[in-house]
Amino acid sequence: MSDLVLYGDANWQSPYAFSCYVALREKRLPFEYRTLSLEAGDHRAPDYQRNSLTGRIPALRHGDFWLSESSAIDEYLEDAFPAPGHARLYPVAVRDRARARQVQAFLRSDLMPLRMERPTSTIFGRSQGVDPLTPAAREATGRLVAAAEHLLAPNASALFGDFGVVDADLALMLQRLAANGDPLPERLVAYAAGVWQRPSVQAFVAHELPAGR
Ligand SMILES: N[C@@H](CCC(=O)N[C@@H](CS)C(=O)NCC(=O)O)C(=O)O
Repeated sequence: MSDLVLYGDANWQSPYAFSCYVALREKRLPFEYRTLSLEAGDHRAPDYQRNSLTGRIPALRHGDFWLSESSAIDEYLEDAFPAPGHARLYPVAVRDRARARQVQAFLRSDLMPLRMERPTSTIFGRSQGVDPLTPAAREATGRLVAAAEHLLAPNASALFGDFGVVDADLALMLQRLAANGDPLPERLVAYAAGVWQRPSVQAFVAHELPAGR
């Protein structure tokens, strides 16, 4: 049995669990993915609330150490299982590393109208059909696209040279648009599609969904 357990949602639709799952896969760490039903309120069980501190998924258990908040989990994995023994999740250069963390924070704390109108169920699930984006979501999309175009070098397949976990996070945000046929610059579509083909990402995306999802 692995001493690493990642707690995620039973529907496999959490963008935050996705990030940590990809991080664990990239590091080639054996781990157990334990799913909680958010509909059934599994995450509100007293033990889970106490251990996770936040009562949200994802949470990582490493032996007797518990951690929640997806970017904190990504950074913990980077520190606990460093290169060269394990793949890097973050760039080496201090400023690139800071920029990667900035993008992760931006993707988690901003762009709410886009996240609401293009939920991950439209990427990971079987839901079909979305309404046109509202002006608020179009404004968020404009800022996302401007930031991504600024940071992504021409023909680059990753933001900072080699693939990093921030690429998985950014590609997922872009897929909210690409997967729903919303207009997106071609090179961002190609970047997101390239990231989507990584085995670590496909392991999550291609996972069999529960019935009806
Ligand atoms: N900032 C957190 C967000 C975690 C989060 O919002 N998780 C959602 C699922 S995607 C959740 O646990 N929702 C259940 C609830 O809040 O009751 C992270 O990055 O991990």
